[in-house]
Amino acid sequence: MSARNIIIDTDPGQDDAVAILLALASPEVNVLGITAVAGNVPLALTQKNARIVCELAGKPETLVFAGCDAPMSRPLVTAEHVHGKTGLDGPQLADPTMPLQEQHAVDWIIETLRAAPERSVTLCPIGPLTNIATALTRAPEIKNAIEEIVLMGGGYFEGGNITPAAEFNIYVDPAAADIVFTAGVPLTVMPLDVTHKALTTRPRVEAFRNMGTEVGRMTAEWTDFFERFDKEKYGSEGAPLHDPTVIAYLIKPDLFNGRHINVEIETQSDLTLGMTVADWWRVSGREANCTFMGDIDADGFFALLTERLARLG
Ligand SMILES: [Ca+2]
Repeated sequence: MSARNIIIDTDPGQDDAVAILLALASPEVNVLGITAVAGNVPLALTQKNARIVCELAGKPETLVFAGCDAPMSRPLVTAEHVHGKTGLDGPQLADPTMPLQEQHAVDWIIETLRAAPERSVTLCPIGPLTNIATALTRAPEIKNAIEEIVLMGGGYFEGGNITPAAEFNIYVDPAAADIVFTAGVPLTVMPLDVTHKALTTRPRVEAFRNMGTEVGRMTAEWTDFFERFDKEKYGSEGAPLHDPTVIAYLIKPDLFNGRHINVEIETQSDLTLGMTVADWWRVSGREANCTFMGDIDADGFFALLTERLARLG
């Protein structure tokens, strides 16, 4: 089986960092490039953080591009209260030495997809959907080259994490999310309903630390930092590790269970802006536009993560 070509669109973020590490450690996926977007922290930090993670993985040859620095139609909302001032708070981090590519991420996505064979590239957005929606709007023909979009975003039975109704990635740029969800491209969604079942319990974090590698130590320190906020918030036994679920799905889809349903994005209401209105019970009669995941084999997911991250230095 040949490796699946992917583009990771990201706003690192400790959990983004773990997702990038998982991808760079896994032969089932071929990372064509990483595109940074403003989200958890501003763009200047997310593009830098993406390079820090590539260097940590021992892959400084990875192409990293900076994309949109603000959502399509509203001011940027960030999440330093979760991720810390740098976005990767926790361990001490040196500035990266690998270069940032000069081309704008959206131009590179368009150019890459225009040159790619039909249905040959999978997009993995794990931040606000601004870059992806801007590319789809400017060059709708690129849809033909997309095999699938697998994204982390939204929530239904679990509600929201930035407002009672909305998950952060969708809330930051609901207009962009609406464009992606109505693009008519095969779409798989990892909502909070899944990620809130992927908790960094003590034994799981210690398994990272016990790898005895730099990657293991950093991952443990990132999840420790991330956890302080979430434990207080949810009273749970650990923090949800959101973004790596997207990459895990590409490697081991059997870890997940969901439904092919209609999901619409609320773009108007002040109260529920950014809500993913998921027709889980299929009561609307609206046509299905995505596979909305609902469950995860969390032990299998963490076993995969630990096994793969241990392959990196
Ligand atoms: Ca993210």
